[in-house]
Amino acid sequence: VTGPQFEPTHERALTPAVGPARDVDGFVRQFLRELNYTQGVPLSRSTLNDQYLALARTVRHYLMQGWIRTGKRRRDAGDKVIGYLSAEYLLGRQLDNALLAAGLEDIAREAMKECGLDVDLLRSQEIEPGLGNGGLGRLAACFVDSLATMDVSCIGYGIRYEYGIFKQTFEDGRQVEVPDSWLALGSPWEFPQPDRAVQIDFGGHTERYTGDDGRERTRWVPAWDVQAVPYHLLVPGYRNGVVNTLRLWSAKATNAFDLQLFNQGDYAEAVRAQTFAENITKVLYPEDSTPQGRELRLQQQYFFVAASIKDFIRHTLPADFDLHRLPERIAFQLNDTHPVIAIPELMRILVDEHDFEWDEAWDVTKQCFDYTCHTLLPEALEVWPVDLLGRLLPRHLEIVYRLNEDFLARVREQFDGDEVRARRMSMVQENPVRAIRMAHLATVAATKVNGVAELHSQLLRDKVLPDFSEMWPDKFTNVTNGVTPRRFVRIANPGMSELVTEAIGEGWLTDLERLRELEPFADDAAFRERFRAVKAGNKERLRQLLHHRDGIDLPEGHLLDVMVKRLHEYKRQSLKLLHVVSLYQRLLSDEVDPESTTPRTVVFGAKAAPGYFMAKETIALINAVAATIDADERVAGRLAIAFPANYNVTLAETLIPAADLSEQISLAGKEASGTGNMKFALNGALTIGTDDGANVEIRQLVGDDNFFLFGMTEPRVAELQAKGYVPGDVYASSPRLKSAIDFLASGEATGGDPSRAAAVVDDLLSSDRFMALADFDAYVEAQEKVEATYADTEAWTRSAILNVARSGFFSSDRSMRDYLDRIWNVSARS
Ligand code: NBG
Repeated sequence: VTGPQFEPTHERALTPAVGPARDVDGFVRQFLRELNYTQGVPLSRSTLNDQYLALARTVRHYLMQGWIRTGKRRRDAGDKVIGYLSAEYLLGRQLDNALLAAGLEDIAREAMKECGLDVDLLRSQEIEPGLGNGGLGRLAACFVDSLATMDVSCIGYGIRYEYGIFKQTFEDGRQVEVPDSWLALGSPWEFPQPDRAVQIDFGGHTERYTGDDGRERTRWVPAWDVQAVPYHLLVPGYRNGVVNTLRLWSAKATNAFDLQLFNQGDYAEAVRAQTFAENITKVLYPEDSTPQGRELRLQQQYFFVAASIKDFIRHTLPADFDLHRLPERIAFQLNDTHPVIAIPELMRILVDEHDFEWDEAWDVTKQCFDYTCHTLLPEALEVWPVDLLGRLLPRHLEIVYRLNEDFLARVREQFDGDEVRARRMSMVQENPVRAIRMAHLATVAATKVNGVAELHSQLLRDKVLPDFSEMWPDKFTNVTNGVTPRRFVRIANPGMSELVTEAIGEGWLTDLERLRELEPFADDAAFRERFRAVKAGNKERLRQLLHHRDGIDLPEGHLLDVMVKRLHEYKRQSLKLLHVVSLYQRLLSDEVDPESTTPRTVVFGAKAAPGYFMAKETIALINAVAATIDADERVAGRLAIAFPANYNVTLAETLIPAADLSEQISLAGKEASGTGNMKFALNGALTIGTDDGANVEIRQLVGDDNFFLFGMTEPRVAELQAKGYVPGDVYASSPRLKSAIDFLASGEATGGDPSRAAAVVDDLLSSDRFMALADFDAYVEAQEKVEATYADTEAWTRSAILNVARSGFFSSDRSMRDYLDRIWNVSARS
């Protein structure tokens, strides 16, 4: 029951409870309270997990006041909200970030010590919520962190998958996927709100009817529904008392049991319906960049955007809000095409449920959405077959058809009835099956469309959506991605952070361009020495971790060469592997004195989509080569390969700060941006990379002398493609490449078993879609330059420091400022 008479008026109801005292004593008391009364155990009988949960809840207490205050302040001010719609949030561990944001690291350490506990051990208990695949999901997590730190009103909407990205294990070197039950041991960071559940409809049909006012209308008569239950998570800003919200939706059956069926004795059938509904948020689809058009995935997409819009209108806006003014209060950012079904959903709400005229509804809808595209791969642009869409969301399909009719009429009008163009631009594709092109729908509706790095945005305009950019040149813009320096510098690299603060003072963590002030220190020999000591410490930390986590013993004193990212052919892990094989051959040959070569450890980290054959073969091959090299005494101490399983955010935080060399070797024109590349540069690794994605901007900023560029440019790639690329010709004309491939094919690099290499080698020689062979010679040459530079320790350190000093641009705070200026037209408070 709601109504003014039930509004609490007492002063105590309006102000949040006073949190625990911000000192060691207050922390200890709250911790013990949590342990005793929530976990229900005395300290003496508690397990590590009990202690972790109590610690997490204790920290959460300190954030609650900020959350309540932030919400109230925003509601009172009627702020415009950024509604970030994303199917993925790859959050990483929450405790570390919460401690940092709340400024409680020292107090917590002391408090745990007083209880006889080690805060670091407790921190390592947390299973990270892996609710994303890779870059796109991690970007969303960085963005919400930055918006909270900048005190911008944002609600991140997404899906609370019961199982996130799978846990990767290796069996005989092959990837085996294990479910990630991140919720199994308790989830102290979320607040379920079952009383705020909303109903989401699916299926059925539409019908025309005449309203009371005599107007013809359409209504959707759905066939089934589920409940969407929100869970809210805290998104704390860095030491500013602001706490924003992440609202993740979980599916629940509407009627837990169909009583009639139950009474008839069909218990199994009654439960089946429940399982069916709850499947919607059961598991994250593990495809990165190349989605599969599965029905359950469309259900997930509609489920979370419909719930979010409904929730925003019902619970965030004031009760009697006039929806004509919706754009004043919300800007929905579409994170790739996954949430694009939100567009017809808002149209449906306005027209069918709120009696808007069609044009009026369209005018409002257009102003509420902006679209970010994250890809250049044609197979990654989502399309939904109309028979599927029509079956699941019949009214939405009708709406899209009508929008498309209106849109194509405009195209014909503007371009003299150019039918070919109209067909190209249509939201409906006719072949191979009739399907809705979600990127076209998004582009037509959105006020702004952006790519995620300069080169990507340009290719988006020129190659992916050229007709649209011709029609609406001002619609297109760029915002180069960024990463949060709180997690990826301060938490991941405390040693370097301290050194930076000593050199340039506080404040850089929220104003990352200030890292520029480090530049003069690159010429300071004593500083360089200390910088190296930090790197050495980070490497030691990694050695310890890999020893305990994976039983891997990294050799000491090597150049640490790291390639971590999802396994995808366009990213070209196979090119890196060919280089490794070539290094191995060099060490075995008599050509060079092994002692004169740079000792190198190559670290791979990569998950493959479970159904992606070539990616899985590549993983198996890397592991086979690693085992062979590891067992070969002749190269011991000179070359090693490590492939720790289950690369995730947590591992990245230890791995990246230890790296000397960052591998960013995608085929030019394929990696939209990359964000790992930014994390490495910010942690003082030098990049070896192609002119692709944000590498281009990294190189421009750090300077050519501090970046190892190689490979074809995008126009050169396009030219070669047009001419007809024949990998066999490249193989035949490059002796070093031929030798490496022959060696691999012979089985010599895979313990004498040629079958291990067959799939990858055959593919490289017959199709090589991403032209790894074409860039091989240039890559090896660039790697030789790496070795020469690394030999000059002082020069290398200097470059590493300059990489840090000149990478402040890649803070996600800057990305958010660009979104605010170029897209959302909202200003930050700080
Ligand atoms: C990925 C791109 C990356 C980019 C991230 C974040 C998808 C669809 N795209 O290059 O491949 O860094 O998005 O923008 O996952």
